[in-house]
This record gives sequence, structure tokens and C-alpha cells, in this order.
Amino acid sequence: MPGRTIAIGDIHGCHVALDALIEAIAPRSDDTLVVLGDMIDRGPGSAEVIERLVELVGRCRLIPLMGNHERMMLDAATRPSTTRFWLQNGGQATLASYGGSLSSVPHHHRTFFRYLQLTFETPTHLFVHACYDPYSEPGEFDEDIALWRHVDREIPEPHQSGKIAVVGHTPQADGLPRDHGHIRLLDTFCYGGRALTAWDVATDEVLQADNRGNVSTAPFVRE
Ligand SMILES: [Mn+2]
Repeated sequence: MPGRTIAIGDIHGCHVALDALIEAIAPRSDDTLVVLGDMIDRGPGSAEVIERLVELVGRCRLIPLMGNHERMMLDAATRPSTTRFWLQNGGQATLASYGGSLSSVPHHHRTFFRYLQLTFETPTHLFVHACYDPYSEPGEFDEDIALWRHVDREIPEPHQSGKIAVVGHTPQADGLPRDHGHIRLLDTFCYGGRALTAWDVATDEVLQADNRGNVSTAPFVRE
């Protein structure tokens, strides 16, 4: 059996939900897990989340994408004038999980952050944290769009490649993922008390875990 491709939505420091979801998925060495970014900030366990993800690197093919929150943290580490902006947008929780100082972020976590990528593609799907430019190659996406643009009032045109886009970033207040045909939205507001979503691209199955570690299946809301 070929490996699975599974996308995981915005974790935002929700390590209990992540642990439950990983246990339910039971990743194998031939599986590809695409983490859609915003792994840190807001929730209580950012350092724990990164530790779990680093552990997964040895168990499966892990593709961690950059989110706007990882961007803010990396900027804060190199440009102190941006630190306040990060701390006011959820970074305080991350800093606390690392013991109150960026200087105590362990070396293997720094290495992990260095390898985050902006996009990932399969022959059929295009993965990016927030949104995309329908008329640009993924390698040329502007970070203002790829990391920051919300998909709520306005759904972008299909990407020119014909691939289905898979994104997080825009929280779904009811905790259910959205299927707009050419774009799937997987940020199901775990840090806000809803759930963390994992979607198996081939089978279309959705698994969710909440912050108490309960795992269940869920439907897509099709719009
Ligand atoms: Mn985001």
C-alpha cells in the first residue's frame, strides 16, 4: 500500500490535541504529513508541539510549512523592533512555553524552524498556510498573500495549475473544515476551543482531536 498524504491544520500550541491526533493517525515511514503552519502561539504548549513534530521527522515524511506566526517569531529573533508585535499576537504564550526567553529555544528547535517551507505540492494538491495568487507559480508567491491573506469574504479563483489548494489560517468558528471545490480550509479553531483537523487527501477522511484529547471523525462543510 502506498503511503498516505495527510494535511494537519493550525495547531497553535495545542499539544494535547496534537498528541491525540498523531496517536490516531499512527504515521508510518511512507506517509507524508503536511503541517499547514501556525504550529506555535496562542495555545499553552508551543515548545511541546515543536518537540513532537521534531520527533515525527524520524517516523514519517514531515513537511512543516511556514505560518505567519512562525514568521513573526523568526522576525522577533533577528529584529528586536518587531518583538512587541509578535508578543501582542500570541507570542507571549510561546515565549512562556520556552521558559520566558528566546535564548532558551533549544538548538534542534532552531534547526526545525530553519527548514520551514512556504509551499508544498503534490501532482494534485497545493499546500500553503493562508492563501495563494491564482496566477503565480507557487515558488513566486508573495508572503503577504501566502502567510497573511484570509479566505472568508472572498474565495480566490482556482490556481492556474488546476491543483486543489489546501490552507489553514482562516479559523472556522464552528470547528468544521470547508470544501469550496478548488480550495480546502483546515483551520478548525483548536486554540479557540474547537478542534485540530487532519485530512487524508486520498480517502477524504477527516479526523479531529480536541484539547481534552478526544478524537472523532468530522464532515467537510461543502459550499
Ligand atoms: Mn495564520
